[in-house]
Amino acid sequence: MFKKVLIANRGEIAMRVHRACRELGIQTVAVHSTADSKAMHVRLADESVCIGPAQAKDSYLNIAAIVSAAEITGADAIHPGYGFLSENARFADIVKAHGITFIGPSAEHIRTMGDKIAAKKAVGDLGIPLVPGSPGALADFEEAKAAASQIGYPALIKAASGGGGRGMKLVEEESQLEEQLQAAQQEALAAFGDGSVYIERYLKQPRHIEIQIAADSHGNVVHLGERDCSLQRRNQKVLEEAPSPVLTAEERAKIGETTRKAIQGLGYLGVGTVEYLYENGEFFFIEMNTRLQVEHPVTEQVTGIDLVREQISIAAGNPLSFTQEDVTFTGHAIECRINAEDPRTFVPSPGRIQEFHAPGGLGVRFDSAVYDGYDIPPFYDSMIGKLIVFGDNRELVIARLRRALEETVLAGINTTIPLFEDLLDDEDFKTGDYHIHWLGEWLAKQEEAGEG
Ligand code: MV4
Repeated sequence: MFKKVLIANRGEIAMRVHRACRELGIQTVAVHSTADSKAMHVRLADESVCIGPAQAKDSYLNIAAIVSAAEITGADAIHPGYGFLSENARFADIVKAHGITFIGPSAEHIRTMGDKIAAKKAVGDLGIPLVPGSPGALADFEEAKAAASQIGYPALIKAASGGGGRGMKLVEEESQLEEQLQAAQQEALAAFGDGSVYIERYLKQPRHIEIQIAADSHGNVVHLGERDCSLQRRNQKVLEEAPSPVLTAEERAKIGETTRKAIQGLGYLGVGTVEYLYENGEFFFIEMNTRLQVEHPVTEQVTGIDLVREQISIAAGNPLSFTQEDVTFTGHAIECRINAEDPRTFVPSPGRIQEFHAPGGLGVRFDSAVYDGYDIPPFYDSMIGKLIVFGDNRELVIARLRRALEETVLAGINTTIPLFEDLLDDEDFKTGDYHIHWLGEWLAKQEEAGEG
């Protein structure tokens, strides 16, 4: 096992990784920007190193500064968390070249999954169901036209180097194709330095359901079931739950096993998530994330497995501590992302937390890095905590979530807590009858009602 891990991140995920390291008897090194010198993860870690100014590009994205900090402190591994450098293949390569273990998959797997065309080909060849679409990058309009008439309209053009919803263009009919193709290629080139685009059948009202997997260096791969992440706003997830309100145990076992086998075929190492769109009982692969995800706690709560502990252990060369047969799913878990934002306009609300009280009690977990008197800096993501609530069934969890939200005190800033309080009262939410566009529509309705 590692002796010392450098945590190349901030906020709640730096705390989450620190906690796993502590329980494994591993020393931790925090790195931080000048804006984060009073951050909780810096206080908790055994050692800390300031790696640069507030702007992320000068600190949390500064590869040379982070690798230097690891060398100076003698860390034998680096945990990248999520965001920042977590899916940067060059970072994984450089860390390895310095004789330090990158706690994550190989740079090659990160690179393949970062190229959405290569990713589709890699997993499609291993039996994962794909959204029908062009087999590769579109060379020209003629090729796009041929592909689109094969798959039908509406169709969606996506950037190979995109992902997370950036750079997508909807094509409702053939007359729009040429213009949308050009726009997509130009935008992709400007945004990613790569103008390659591909085209897919557009799914109108799917759910976003993702499968968690974990793979060790001994050839063992397990799936840990699904998370339903359909409730999102502008490509930012807002609330996630496990199990999905719509999947049967048979469907879970089938897509889980298909995913598990494919990931085994890839020779993948570490934790990862295979993202699907789910419509009319069918799964369609869209992307694979090669990192630990924000919403991993809902899987931990329904399986009882510590994903970060396993992730670190796997990176150290140990076999998984359990087999697929050992994995059972118990009860229900829901996570709410608490953002320091106006709950109506979503304008960020950094500043001092004047008073803080975390919710607690049976079935309540609050993953956060905030404390009484903490100053939320304006330079980073506005997510300041995650409220994860779990219990025997979804109905109980919703009631528990409501009372946990009521208990939470975060004075001095605006948070998205009021949004969740309203959401929990909605009939569609209560029955689980939602899809990826549902929240956007619900927010528009709330807005109208509020103005009247
Ligand atoms: C799609 C789609 C409909 N049809 N692909 C957006 C994020 C990126 N990961 C893929 N995305 C989508 N791909 C096809 N063929 C709709 C979306 C999409 C979406 C997907 C998941 C969660 C939220 C979303 C919000 C808008 C669009």
